[in-house]
Amino acid sequence: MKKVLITGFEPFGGASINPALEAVKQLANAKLDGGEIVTCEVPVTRYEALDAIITAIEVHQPDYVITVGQAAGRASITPERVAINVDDFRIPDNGGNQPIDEPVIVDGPDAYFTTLPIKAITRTLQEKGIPCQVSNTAGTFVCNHVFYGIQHYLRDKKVGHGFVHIPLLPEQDTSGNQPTMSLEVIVEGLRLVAQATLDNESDVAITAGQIC
Ligand code: PCA
Repeated sequence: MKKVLITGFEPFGGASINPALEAVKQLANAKLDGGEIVTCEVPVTRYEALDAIITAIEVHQPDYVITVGQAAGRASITPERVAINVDDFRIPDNGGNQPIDEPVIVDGPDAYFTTLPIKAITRTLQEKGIPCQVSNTAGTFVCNHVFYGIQHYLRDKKVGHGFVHIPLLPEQDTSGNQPTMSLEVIVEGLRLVAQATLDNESDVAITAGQIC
């Protein structure tokens, strides 16, 4: 029986809701084929976010960690390919921190690649009718901070990790100007991300490349 830790961020930037937190509330203790999901809530605060996730890893001893955050403007569930060693915050985080061009980890490598099978995940969700595509940037705010910091923490451990961005919920943009996804679809999408992770020890060689 494998264990998958899925983490969700609290609201930030003056918002009262974060779809990542709403989704992980529904995924707590969900069963997978060959595994189960455990969850934790994460503050949108530099370094405190890493502490919360590392504590949850130590408590739950998961086989895989899937960190999740919202990405306004995205229309699909987007597994991230790469984390970079930069904190460049356009807005202050929930602790009032606003670093500019500082490293996440001093003297860390420039970048880490995800260790989740993101191509297999993308194919699985698409086959189930859920919009999904690989993203090549997790930004430079707390989501990238967490993606990079947890990859660094797990670099010598046999625990897979990757970051997944999700769209806004419909109630977060009642003007209708931004793409949104229902909570029901997001929850099922993240459950499938976890299942595809268990089902694919190595990734599949299909393109998810982009041409600018
Ligand atoms: N999204 C932000 C931080 C928390 C969240 O849910 C980001 O993309 O960095």
